Formats: sequence, structure tokens, C-alpha cells
Amino acid sequence: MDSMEGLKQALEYILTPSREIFIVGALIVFLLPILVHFYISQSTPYTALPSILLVGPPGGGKTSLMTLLERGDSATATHTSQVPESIELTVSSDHGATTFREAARIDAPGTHRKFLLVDTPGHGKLRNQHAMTHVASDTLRGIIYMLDAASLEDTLADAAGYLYDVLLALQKRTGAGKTSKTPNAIHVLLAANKLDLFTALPASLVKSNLEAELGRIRKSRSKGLLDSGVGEDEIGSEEQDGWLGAYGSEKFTFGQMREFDIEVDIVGGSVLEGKVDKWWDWISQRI
Ligand SMILES: Nc1nc2c(ncn2[C@@H]2O[C@H](COP(=O)(O)OP(=O)(O)OP(=O)(O)O)[C@@H](O)[C@H]2O)c(=O)[nH]1
Ligand SMILES: [Mg+2]
Repeated sequence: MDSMEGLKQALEYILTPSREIFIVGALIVFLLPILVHFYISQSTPYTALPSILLVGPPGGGKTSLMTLLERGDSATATHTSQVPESIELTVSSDHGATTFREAARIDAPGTHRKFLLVDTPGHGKLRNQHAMTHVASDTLRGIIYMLDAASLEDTLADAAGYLYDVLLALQKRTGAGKTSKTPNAIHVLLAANKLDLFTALPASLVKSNLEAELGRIRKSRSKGLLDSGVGEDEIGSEEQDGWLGAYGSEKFTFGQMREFDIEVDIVGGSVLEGKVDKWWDWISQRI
């Protein structure tokens, strides 16, 4: 009976117009929508958008490409990136649009899909910390590995070493997913940039140089493991884990990555001259 009485009193108090009740009521009315807004925007994070990752050795033109896609002009001198940066872009599914400028226009016909473009630092000391963590991301739809085709001859070892790490991380991602849910296939675009320079290698040569160097890296890394004193019987699986592509094959080709649901394309272009439409098409198909 006591509790009934208490309830009655409480109800009476609440229903009687008073200053305190009015203030509490007003607070609820004004604050609740704000709290709900923050709750929703927290639980559906920004990163839920599909993402395209820009990686590659320093000076390849990643930040230049991002600036071009964001602002529509490439006339910017960039500096070495230190931290990853993402921007939100929109692709339109309308095939009538032939250039990224048209396709990215908000009033372009067709359906629009948003995605995040993530630029990462290419510097050797920053890549593991910043770039490689994104490779495991669930929202990842594709990786653009961008390199300077004009200076490839000098930077081949570094460029291929980084590419090896990226492809191996993807290969392990597929391998790990086989038992539970298989992650969606990941496409890798090798963007051979700076084709405007006369010293630039054509895309086909960039591809064959990289394949050859990746093969060399694969061989030397597995040899390093043999020499490192790993027990005889452990070598089998350990070595297989670090081996990129078809195990035991003599030559490395990008086609070997298909076995792991990784499709590698190589397309040349030039950010400086605005020749990025093929890369943009590739992105549109991934989103
Ligand atoms: N000739 C020529 N130069 C380019 C092109 N694209 C970019 N560059 C230049 O290459 C330099 C490096 O470009 P960035 O965009 O900073 O390279 P990045 O890949 O972001 O480099 P990190 O941030 O160090 O990883 C800049 O001076 C650009 O102006 C191109 O298509 N042709
Ligand atoms: Mg940069």
C-alpha cells in the first residue's frame, strides 16, 4: 500500500505544473534529439563507406592524385605525406560520363555512390604503421598501388619490396578467411604514373620489371628463412606463409594472385596531364 501511495504522490508531483518539472521537461525535449544524433553518428561510423586505399613508394603521386580528384586541378606542389588522409568522393554509375570530372559531378545523371579515398604516406618508416593497417579493413574495395614510372629503374627494389608486402598481406587475408567467411575479392591497380615524362617506362615494362623483381624477392626471402635456423620440419608451412603466389613456381606473375582472389591490373596515366580517367573507371567499378 505504501508503494502505491508513493507512486501516487510522485505522479501528482510530476503532473502538477511547477518550475522544476518544466525545466526537466525542457531539457529532455531539447537534449534528447542531440543525444540521439550523436549516438547514431557514433554507431554508424564514417568508415562504413567502401574505401579505396592509395599506397606506393614516396613520390609516386598519391597525394597529387587525391588533390586532383578532390579539387579538379593538379597544379599543387605536394610535400611528403606523414599521416594518412581520407576524403569522401562520389562515383556515378552513368556510363555516359567519360571523365572523372563529369562522373564526379553531383548533378550527373545515374545513381551516385560515395566512397572514401585514403591516401597514405609512402615513406618506409611510416608505411607499416599507417598503410598496412588499412589492408585488413573490412570496407576495403580496392588498392591503388601508385608508382613513378619515370624513376622506376632507380627505385625498383623499394617499389617491389613494398608491393610484395601489400600483396602478401592480401594473400594472407584471403587465406585466413577461407575457414570462416571469405572476404570479398580485392582488386589491385598498379597505377604507373608520370607517363608525361619521356624517361617513363610504358605500363607493360613496369609490369614485367615488377614481376621479375617480386620473383627475386620471393626467392631471397625464402632462402633467408632456410638460413635462419628454422627447424627442418617447420620450414614447410613457415616458408609457404611468406611465399607470394603459386607455391614453388619458378617465375612470379601477377596472374598467380588470382588463386587468392586478388586481381592485379596495370594501367598507365599522368596526374600532371590529368590523364586519370582509366584509374577513375577502375574505381567506379569497385564501388
Ligand atoms: N611529371 C609528373 N610529376 C608528377 C605527376 N604526379 C605527381 N608528380 C609530382 O611528383 C611529386 C610527388 O608527388 P606526391 O603526390 O607528393 O607523391 P606521394 O605519392 O604522395 O608521395 P609520399 O607522400 O611521399 O608518399 C610532386 O612533386 C608532384 O608534383 C605526374 O603525373 N607527372
Ligand atoms: Mg603523399
